[in-house]
Order: sequence, then structure tokens, then C-alpha cells
Amino acid sequence: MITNRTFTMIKPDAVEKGHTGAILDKITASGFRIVAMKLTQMTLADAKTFYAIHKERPFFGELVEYMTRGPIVAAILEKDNAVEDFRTLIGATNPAEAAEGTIRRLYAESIGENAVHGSDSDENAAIEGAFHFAGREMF
Ligand code: 3AN
Repeated sequence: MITNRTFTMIKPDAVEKGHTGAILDKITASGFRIVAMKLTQMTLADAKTFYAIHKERPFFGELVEYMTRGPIVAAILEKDNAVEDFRTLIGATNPAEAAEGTIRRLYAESIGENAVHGSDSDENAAIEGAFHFAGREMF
């Protein structure tokens, strides 16, 4: 198991608003190396699979609709302690509670449309990275 990698998505709201460059700049300036990256759009089936863990939650329909409405930037990132350090960099799920200077505080609108995803464990980072990228797309 690779433990120094995490998976992120710059979500449709942030891509739509033109924040992609600023967010990538903050990520690389914080010491993360981009291992894999692409602009892509999830299908309904993709989003339902990716967020299957949330399928019983009341916001599931809204989440799937939002995540499929436009392109996202998917990326695998590498850094020591990547999962935890990236969660710190993006801030709390609810941008109103996210710390000053975090990506969600700077660029997210709401708990539903919160600009970026960050894996919550090494295990999920590996699963989520493999969901979006083939081995030959990782560098
Ligand atoms: P995080 O993205 O911080 O790990 P999760 O895994 O609890 O948060 O939630 C996954 C995604 O589901 C969030 N990024 C957000 O888009 C959406 N979400 C979470 N909680 C809510 C909520 N209470 N209402 C609407 N959408 C939510």
C-alpha cells in the first residue's frame, strides 16, 4: 500500500468559476507533487459508484447531480503524510467552518458545493485514484 499519496478532485463549482489554476497553485506551493491529472466529467453511474458510501444520506441525489453537471479536475498527489496534510489544506467540509487560508474557505460556496475533494484515508486514496486513472497515467 502506497501511504504517501492522496486523491483530489477540483469539483464542478470551482472549475466553473475559473478557480482551477489558483487551486493547483496552492496545492503545488504546499509541497504536493502531481502524480496524475486530468480534466474529465463523471457520468451518473461514475458518481453513484464513487459516492456509494453516502447512498443512504439525504443529500445523495443532490451530490450526484452536482458532481456530474460539468467537468472536474481529478488528480493524484504525493507528499509525506499526504492524506492528512491535504485534508488540512482543504479545510472542513463546511466552508463556513473551514480555517482561514484553506482552499474551501477561499473558494467554496457551501457544504454541498465545497470546491474540492480529498481522500479520507490511505485505503480510499488508492481506491479513488484507481477509479480515475490507469497505471500508465500515473507518473
Ligand atoms: P469531505 O468531502 O469533507 O470528506 P464527506 O465525505 O462527508 O466530506 O462528504 C462528501 C461530499 O458530500 C462533500 N464534499 C459534499 O459535497 C457533500 N456533502 C457532505 N455533507 C453534506 C450535507 N450536509 N449537505 C449536502 N452535501 C453534503
